[in-house]
Amino acid sequence: MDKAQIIGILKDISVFLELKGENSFKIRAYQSGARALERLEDNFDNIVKEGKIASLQGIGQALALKIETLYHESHLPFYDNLKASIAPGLIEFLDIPGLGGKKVKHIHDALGIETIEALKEACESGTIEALDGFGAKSAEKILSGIANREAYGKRHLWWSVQEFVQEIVSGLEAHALVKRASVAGSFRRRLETVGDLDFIVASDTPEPIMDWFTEIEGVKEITAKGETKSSVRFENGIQADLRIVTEKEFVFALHHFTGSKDHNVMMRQRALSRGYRLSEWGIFDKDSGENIPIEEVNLIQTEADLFKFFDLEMIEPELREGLGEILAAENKKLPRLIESNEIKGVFHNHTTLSDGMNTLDEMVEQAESLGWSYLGFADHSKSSVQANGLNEERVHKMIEQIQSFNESGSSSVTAFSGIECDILKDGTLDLDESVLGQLDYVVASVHSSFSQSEEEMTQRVIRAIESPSVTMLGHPTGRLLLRREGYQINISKVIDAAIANKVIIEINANPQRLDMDWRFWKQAVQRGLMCSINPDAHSIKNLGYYEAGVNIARKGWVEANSLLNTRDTDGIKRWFSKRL
Ligand code: DGT
Ligand code: CA
Ligand code: CA
Ligand code: ZN
Repeated sequence: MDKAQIIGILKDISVFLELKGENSFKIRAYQSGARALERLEDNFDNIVKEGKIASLQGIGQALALKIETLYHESHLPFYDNLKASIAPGLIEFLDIPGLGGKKVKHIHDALGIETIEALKEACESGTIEALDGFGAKSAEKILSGIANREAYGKRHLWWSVQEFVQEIVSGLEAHALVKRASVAGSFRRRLETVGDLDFIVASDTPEPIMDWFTEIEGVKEITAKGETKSSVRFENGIQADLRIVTEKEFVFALHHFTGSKDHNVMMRQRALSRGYRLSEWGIFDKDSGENIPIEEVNLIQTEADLFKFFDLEMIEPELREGLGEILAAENKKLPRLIESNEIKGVFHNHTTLSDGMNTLDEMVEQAESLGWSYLGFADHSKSSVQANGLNEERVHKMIEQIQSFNESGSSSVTAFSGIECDILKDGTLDLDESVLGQLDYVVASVHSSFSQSEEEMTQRVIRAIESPSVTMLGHPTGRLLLRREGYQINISKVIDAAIANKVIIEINANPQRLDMDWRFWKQAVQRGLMCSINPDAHSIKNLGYYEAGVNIARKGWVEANSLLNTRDTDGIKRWFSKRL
């Protein structure tokens, strides 16, 4: 396990111990252990390998042993047993924002509640708000947390299922009786979250493939099994459909089940207006009662051929959302979608100076191995106390550190000095302009007072955008996918202000954020907004999130010339100094 995963386990342990009412010494040992690792500025792997974990402040011998076990063996019997000793329902409670170990224990002790259903009832009946330490507000918050769980519960982050999908596709492709195989549906369109997974296969012998599919490890329930379609549910809650068609039908089925529904409706209309009927099975003559496939249809092998048949340019799956892609394809005005390998570096990354897991050197090394030319550092500012944000003095030190790093010539990667500066309640910035002005760039973000009215929040963010030193706006709505709605904000006014002030808006590429949403980008870039894909990395591993950002940029019709990250180092310097 890597450092970030181990920190996660230590935090879980402290919460589970709280939930079990263990003594606070024990609980604090895990909390301070997690914090010690978070603040660690030296290379974690080396420390473990040299057996020096126990020498870190805040980590005793016993905890050091557990950390070593996690590091080497990726699991810890103590943790597994602890988790198994807690009712699963209570662990689910912990997912509800505002419910920590102590509160869950309190609810459980006082009311004996162990299921979400019972918790919901207790909130509605007023039992929760009558509890010591709870009130009407907390009951309301729990209820909205439960409602969100229900609304989102059936969906999954695209990012979290990608490996799983890849394994299934590879398994299908490797199957001797499979001629062609692909994932379809929202996953293929790279939507930020997916409901169920859809797989399409071409084969003349479906039965053994259906057997293979329904026997994949982790299948919990087979909800349907037939000649052409099977559906399963996996232990991790994901549902998947497999459809098997003939080779001739494959491209039509793939196109149909890739969707979106809106895109399909428009394609069918286009077909009808030209005298054809398009379906998941093929293209048919609209008027002949027998729906006999027409000759040219046999020449359609790929989706590009299918679009061409209707005089359209190839429309990549990401664009098939019924948002003007067909008209654009007709007029040869589709965007040229960016590719991952066009990214030359990213901004908005955290290091051990604030709440990141890795040092500047480690981050740069990773950037180098990704083939990037530069990397920007934007640790938190002082108001983010819990994240160990930087005050003026520490900002100066950081600038010096980055300067000497660049002067040392030790790396092919140029480091840029930035900060993720808190936007305070009134829209002023957490650090003085005189300090901010010395940095290469400033990412301004809201991290507090989320419950302001839409007007207040919009004014607050616009005021920050208008500050001379602000280069980009961080996660503009603060949403957490499947978990929390963004704060109230008028995003189109924010976009207007950003364009007027030549401030970049980020695509926060953390798979849980993907904020600003792709649905806003098409219009915004057409009106001149600049974009930056920002992984908001808190570890070297998280730098990989940029790929999720590329997905969103593609869905948002963002082309290379509107994307900061495609510029070379001089181009970045030009933007930072002149906004050109
Ligand atoms: P999801 O699963 O909710 O994330 O979204 P999708 O897009 O994967 O939707 P899903 O799995 O229900 O269906 C896969 C595709 O099949 C969908 O994108 C378009 C096509 N499709 C499904 N139902 C209909 C329909 O009623 N009309 C049309 N035109 N297409 C449909
Ligand atoms: Ca689906
Ligand atoms: Ca489906
Ligand atoms: Zn942030």
